[in-house]
Amino acid sequence: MSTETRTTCPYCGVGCGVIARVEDDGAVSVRGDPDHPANFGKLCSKGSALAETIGLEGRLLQPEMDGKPTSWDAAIARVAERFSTVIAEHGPDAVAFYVSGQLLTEDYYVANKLMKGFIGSANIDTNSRLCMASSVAGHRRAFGADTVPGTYEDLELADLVVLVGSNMAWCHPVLFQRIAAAKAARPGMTVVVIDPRRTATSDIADLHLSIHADGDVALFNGLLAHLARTGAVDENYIGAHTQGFAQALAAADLSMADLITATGLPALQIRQFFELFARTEKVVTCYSQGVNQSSVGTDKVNAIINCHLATGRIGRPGMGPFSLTGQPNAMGGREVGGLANMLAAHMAIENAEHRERVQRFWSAPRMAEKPGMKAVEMFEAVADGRIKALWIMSTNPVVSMPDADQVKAALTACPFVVVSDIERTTDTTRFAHVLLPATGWGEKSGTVTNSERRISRQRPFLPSPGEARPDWWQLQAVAQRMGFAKAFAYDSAADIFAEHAALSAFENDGERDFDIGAHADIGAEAYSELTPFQWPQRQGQLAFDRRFFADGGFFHGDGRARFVPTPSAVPQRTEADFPLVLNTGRIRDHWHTMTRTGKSARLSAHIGEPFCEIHPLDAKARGINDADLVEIAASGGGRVTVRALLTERQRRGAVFVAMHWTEETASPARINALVSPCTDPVSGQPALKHGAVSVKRAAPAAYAFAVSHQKPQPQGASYRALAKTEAGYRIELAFAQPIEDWEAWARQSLGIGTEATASGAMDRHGKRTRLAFFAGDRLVGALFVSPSPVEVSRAWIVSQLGQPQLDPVERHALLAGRPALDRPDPGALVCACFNIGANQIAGAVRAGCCSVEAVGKAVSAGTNCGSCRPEIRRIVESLQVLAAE
Ligand SMILES: Nc1nc2c(c(=O)[nH]1)N[C@H]1C(S)=C(S)[C@@H](COP(=O)(O)OP(=O)(O)OC[C@H]3O[C@@H](n4cnc5c(=O)[nH]c(N)nc54)[C@H](O)[C@@H]3O)O[C@H]1N2
Ligand SMILES: Nc1nc2c(c(=O)[nH]1)N[C@H]1C(S)=C(S)[C@@H](COP(=O)(O)OP(=O)(O)OC[C@H]3O[C@@H](n4cnc5c(=O)[nH]c(N)nc54)[C@H](O)[C@@H]3O)O[C@H]1N2
Ligand code: SF4
Ligand SMILES: [Mo]
Repeated sequence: MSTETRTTCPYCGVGCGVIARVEDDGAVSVRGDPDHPANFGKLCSKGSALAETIGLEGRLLQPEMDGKPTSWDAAIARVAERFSTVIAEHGPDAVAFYVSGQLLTEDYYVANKLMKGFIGSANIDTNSRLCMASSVAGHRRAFGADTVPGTYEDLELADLVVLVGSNMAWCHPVLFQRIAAAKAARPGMTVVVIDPRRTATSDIADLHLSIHADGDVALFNGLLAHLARTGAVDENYIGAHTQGFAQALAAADLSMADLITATGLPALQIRQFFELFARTEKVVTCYSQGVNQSSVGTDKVNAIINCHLATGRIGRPGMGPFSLTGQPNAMGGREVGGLANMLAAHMAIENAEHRERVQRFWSAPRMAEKPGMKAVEMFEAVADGRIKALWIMSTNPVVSMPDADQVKAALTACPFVVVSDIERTTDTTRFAHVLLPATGWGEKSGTVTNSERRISRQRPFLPSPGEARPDWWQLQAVAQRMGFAKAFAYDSAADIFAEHAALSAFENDGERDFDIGAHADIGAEAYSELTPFQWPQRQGQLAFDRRFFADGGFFHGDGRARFVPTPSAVPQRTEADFPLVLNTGRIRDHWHTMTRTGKSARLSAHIGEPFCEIHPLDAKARGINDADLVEIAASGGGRVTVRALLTERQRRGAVFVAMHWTEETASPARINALVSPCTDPVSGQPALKHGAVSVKRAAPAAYAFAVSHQKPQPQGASYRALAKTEAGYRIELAFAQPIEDWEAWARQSLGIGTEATASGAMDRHGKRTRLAFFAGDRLVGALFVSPSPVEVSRAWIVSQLGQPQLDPVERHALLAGRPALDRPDPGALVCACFNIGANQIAGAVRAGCCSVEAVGKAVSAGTNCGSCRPEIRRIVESLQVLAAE
């Protein structure tokens, strides 16, 4: 008998419903939940591969103190004692929690309650500071509350969808596919993408504006002025529901020449965009990290919202500004007030009445009276000793924070660091004095809120492994030991949810947007069966408006929205010695610091190595060729090495590097070591997309590529990048000094051992070495060394690992690094669901398939999750162009 459990994907903010099926023998498979209103059965490549990431290899299964296993009792006692002592000696602001939008709402609620009501400090901040803080600040400035007015359906109903600083095709793939499907069904629908890079998302764009870094405020200011000039504004809406239009407009007036300078866009494109926006009533503007992660992020948010308020296009079907949240529970974290400058249930920490209300509700002994430290400031305070005890939960700041080497230094200096994680070894767990094993996805129970305010259950379908415990349980155990047993006596996540729901409704007669009072009396059974719902859901009011603000009703005291004047000046990014803008972000198949997606061979096959997208002309000027290794440096010091990827999709003057690689997976490639801690003055969000760097060609003595059964521990490499494969590992390497004896090196560094036999080939000067190792007739390792980037068919070599290699032709082909002529080489992975490579897709196109659909029919690629469809389209188009030439 198999069992099926309805739960929610733990990755992005789309919040897709997942059905997890566990067979008798324990085998797990997942599929999309056809009844979930976020995805109606679809999943992207990451969601589809969830079952591959839940193995126990690498998991943290027991508490540890000072690197040694210990009991929960001892670990909890130590944490409680150290926190209590620091608070007694140095006051509550000498301790801090740094938490995450990947916690469940229930975990988050307990963390926030303990810090703000019982420890008496607001020093709890979250990785959402790096993610959503500018949107939160922009919403609060404009609406008086952190309200996302619209729903996903609006993206399908719109006649114009504007995507600003969002690579939705890779980062919110199922939502992207909903837009793509709507556009296919209704070709009149127009999509505009505003992004310095031409990304996979631009592939459905009718207009792509390759904007200068941070040119967005000027562009939307220009738009506001254009709307006013051409009579496209809604005077009635402005008059009845807003304040400050004249001031915002006065700050927005720019000449076309200024606009061109600020945005780097041609006048024609600017006009095209303005006219399109002006004449289309149903517009949704979606924005994500290209907007938020900027030193002017909050102004970007308000410049966008200003245009929607001015036209009254908000809160009606197919209209509105729409902040796309990144993490699965970014929204839930905001609802419990998990940011240092919020309180709980969308109440404000600066507001004495709100503080008093929450204190009464919690019976809290010691309320925080002022906002706490925001992430960047928090780690500075850890570094200089103001914070003496820190608890990090469900985030990996040594990789994800800006100025990441300083974060490392801060953790080294901190007298007491607690880390709760599911993995034993991350770049951050290394610094823990106490390490607490958390239950992960599939094991833990609670709720998450997606980008459209929809609350869904995450349900367990696996037993808790080892001694792992839920994050809320860990926080509660420490709270009890600190003397707060009465207020922290929850038996289950359901108890916590009920309290959270009750607080949202407490003395809330419509004054606060977040109200789920209808669930305040929820019991264990109803919680277990809770189906996805959108807030608000006030008590006694089951039918509710699904959108906010169509008829005003903003949350400022006078019920009016505020226009916010936003200065157009574009911050100077580059310096003479660091002339390139460093843009950073995500790739399709990896999640952040890869502690989970890195376990899947399929997800690691799409892009197996850190890379730097650079325009071919910028590369040429620096003597950089495709696939060279390059060194990137920043003025603050620090240096990383990554692979050059020459592409015209990248703007000149800027480079793009993904954020995912860690000390664990590649070195030196932790890009945040180069990103300065410069923040937005309103939101405190770091400008993670706009560093200043120099790029030069690295000149290693040797490049190498290897595969092996065992996990490689490479000796003497100046660069390494490791990825999982079906049968073992693949690794890219470079060496500053050549190695004398490659065979001995391989046996040691690739874990091959002495019993395997080697066969090899070397060129005349001994510079190109190729070695293959066999245990019996099976390939257990291979090494390719070259003075220039290694040119072999990686996908094919990876596929040979563990396979018998009997006949001499096969062995010869292996050493040549290419399949024999009669054997297919799949090429780099494109479709992760069916394991289809670029060469196979190109083969289908050459055989006559001239559309993504035709390729799908021929080789199945792109027909399951669809995340690779933009890449397939690119291959189809590039080959069709070649055919036409
Ligand atoms: N595959 C995958 N999906 C994810 C995640 C993941 O790790 N992997 N993480 C999730 C999380 S937490 C988040 S926050 C979201 C992020 O989702 P997105 O924000 O869509 O992703 P990013 O790649 O960070 O950045 C988006 C784009 O901003 C552009 N950009 C940079 N500077 C500017 C600028 O000045 N103006 C404009 N207009 N654009 C600019 C970049 O070129 C980039 O293409 O993704 C979520 N989904
Ligand atoms: N340069 C650059 N830097 C960035 C960004 C960027 O675009 N560019 N984006 C920023 C953004 S938007 C974000 S959201 C952050 C993300 O950055 P992080 O939050 O640091 O990244 P994750 O890899 O998601 O870290 C989650 C950690 O929690 C662990 N974990 C997983 N599940 C659980 C659980 O249930 N309980 C506990 N206790 N632990 C768990 C994982 O093993 C992992 O170590 O990165 C930010 N940093
Ligand atoms: S779009 Fe993909 S990563 Fe995001 S929630 Fe859905 S399945 Fe998960
Ligand atoms: Mo994020």
